Amino acid sequence: MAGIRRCMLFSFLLFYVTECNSRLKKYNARPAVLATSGSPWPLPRNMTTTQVQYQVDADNFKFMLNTGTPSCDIIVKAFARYKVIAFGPRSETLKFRPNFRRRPNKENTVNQLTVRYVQPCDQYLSLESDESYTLVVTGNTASLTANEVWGALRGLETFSQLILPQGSGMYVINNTVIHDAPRFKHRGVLLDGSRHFLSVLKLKENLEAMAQNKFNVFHWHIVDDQAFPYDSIKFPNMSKLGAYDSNHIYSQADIKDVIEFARLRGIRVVPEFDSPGHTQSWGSSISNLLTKCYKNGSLDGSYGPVNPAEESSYNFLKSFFGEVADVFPDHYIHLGGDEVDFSCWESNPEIMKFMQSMGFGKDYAKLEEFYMQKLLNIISGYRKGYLIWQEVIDNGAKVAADTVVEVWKGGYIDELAKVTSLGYKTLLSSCWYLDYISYGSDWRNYYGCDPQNFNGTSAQKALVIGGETCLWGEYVDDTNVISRLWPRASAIAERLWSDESVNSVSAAEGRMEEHRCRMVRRGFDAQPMNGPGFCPVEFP
Ligand code: CP6
Repeated sequence: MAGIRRCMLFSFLLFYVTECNSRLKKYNARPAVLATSGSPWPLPRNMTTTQVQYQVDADNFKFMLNTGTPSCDIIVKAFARYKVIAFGPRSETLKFRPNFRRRPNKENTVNQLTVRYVQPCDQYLSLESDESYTLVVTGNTASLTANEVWGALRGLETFSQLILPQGSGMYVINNTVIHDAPRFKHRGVLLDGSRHFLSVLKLKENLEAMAQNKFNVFHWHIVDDQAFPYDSIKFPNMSKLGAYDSNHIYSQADIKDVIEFARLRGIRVVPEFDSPGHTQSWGSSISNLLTKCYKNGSLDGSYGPVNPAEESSYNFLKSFFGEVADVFPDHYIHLGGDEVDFSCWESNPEIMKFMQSMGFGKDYAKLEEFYMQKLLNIISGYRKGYLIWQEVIDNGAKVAADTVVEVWKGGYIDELAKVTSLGYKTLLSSCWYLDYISYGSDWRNYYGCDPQNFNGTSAQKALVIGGETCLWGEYVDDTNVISRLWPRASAIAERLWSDESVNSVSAAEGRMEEHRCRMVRRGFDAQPMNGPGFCPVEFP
């Protein structure tokens, strides 16, 4: 009984799960767990397997860096992590291993994965990083080869998915050759820390799930109208007055912690500080930042978007984004620019005067363009790149050549054609809004949505650098973020990683089932995807 309780406790700790689960199994006296087919998710570009199976000796298995390959903390820590992900924690493994366990037959055993890559490790993944790898499991040897450490990380994940638990602490792997590389460079997940707070623990659990699905960008929509949990160094009152309360705040230490956890998994952290709309929470601390709204010629006490007519607004933005540029190491910052409500601007006589002096007439899109242009120049001044929501382009703003435009509205097929015809790099998220929920197997729709499915030249298609799945937080917090996201997001993970030709829902169905059960076995509350059924190993 104590063993079960300890297992349950362990189950809440990321990674300390696999072996516990198979033990719980035994206490419940259910049948032994058999190997599943062993198909990795997302599907590799090129994969050949044979029926030849080797035993994998969990006790003696070693991840080795080939001599001559430059070591770094990323790979050393990944080895430790994947040993646990593939086999469960060693102490538990040993303690609970049944006496009757067969020793693996030495001839047919794979007991080591040799990893090599060419380039010295980068600190951080970037849009230019090379994530390709080659994985070969033949005879007694397994080898993983990549150009960069990032490819080695992706290959380790694939390798761990090829190792199939047979019950009783036994594992097997099939003879396999894989050449793999992602279809898109930017494969993102948006989480919203404003509408509901998401704890650092949950963010990390999610980052681990992302790494296991080969996602590589965490789009951290960290503040919005409802709350400002980002604890600014320069403007501490923004979270003091703008967060829900003092417990629902990301300290600078928290942010470092999240960035480091992501870095080690080859995941970029792209923060979003959305403006000029979606900024109500900024107004509690930064006086005169937001536009004062009028009704029938007098102030009505409410506030609109950032006031674009005041120089003080830009002074603040310059100072604030200077901090953001330092705190977040990624080259890109997401600047938002979506859903700007013009009615407050329209009501304000000072703004009206400014519009006239600028010659904007009554075209408030021009005012928004003016604001975004000034903000973009500030960010360029910090030598950072930026992402923006599609409205900025829809309103006609000219932006720097390396700007990434995120298409999120309906009518995305035409929008992708338009944005790429203007020469901008583009991301698609319209068809991957996971905050929408409905009865049934909705992953099939996400799977069927292709970011390059529009009329355009090959140069235009090449400007599509990937996509993001968005889980907005109005109805999501720590209690449901994992199960709402996973494995629905896995459908998008395969769309963004695997070849364009991997597009058959019926061919993916069985593998999706296997993948979801693998996530469950590894300790994630990944929800059922295909109606009634069960997993060989269920999370307690
Ligand atoms: N918050 C912000 C949101 C949304 C956007 N921006 C949003 C809009 C419509 C839907 C879902 C989310 N909640 N800041 C739009 C990018 Cl359906």
